[in-house]
Amino acid sequence: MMYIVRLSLFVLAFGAASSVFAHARLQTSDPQNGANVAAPSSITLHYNEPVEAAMSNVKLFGPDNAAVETGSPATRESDDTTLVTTLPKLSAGAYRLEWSTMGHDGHHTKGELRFTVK
Ligand SMILES: [Cu+2]
Repeated sequence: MMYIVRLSLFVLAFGAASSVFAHARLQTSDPQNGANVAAPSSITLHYNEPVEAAMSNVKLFGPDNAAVETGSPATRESDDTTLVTTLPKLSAGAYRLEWSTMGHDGHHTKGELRFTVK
């Protein structure tokens, strides 16, 4: 009886962990969330697993919530866990980036980060 209880707990724990780790999650970014930086020429988003550039999207909003036109996010040739988006010359102020992407498991994830240009 105890064996069955333990086995079910193990299955529960393992099932929960694998569904968490299967999604593409943002690990680091440049600029980092909350950073105060000189105007960056690109935004780099680094995930825990490969992402599909064609199914990825970024939207950048600048001071007064004005949409900023950016390049399309692209993965690096040597590293499909990293999305790089080129930026126009940014003026000083507060920026908010909304990102969405899709991991190779087909699951979509999204998030946002904020940074300030000095
Ligand atoms: Cu997933």
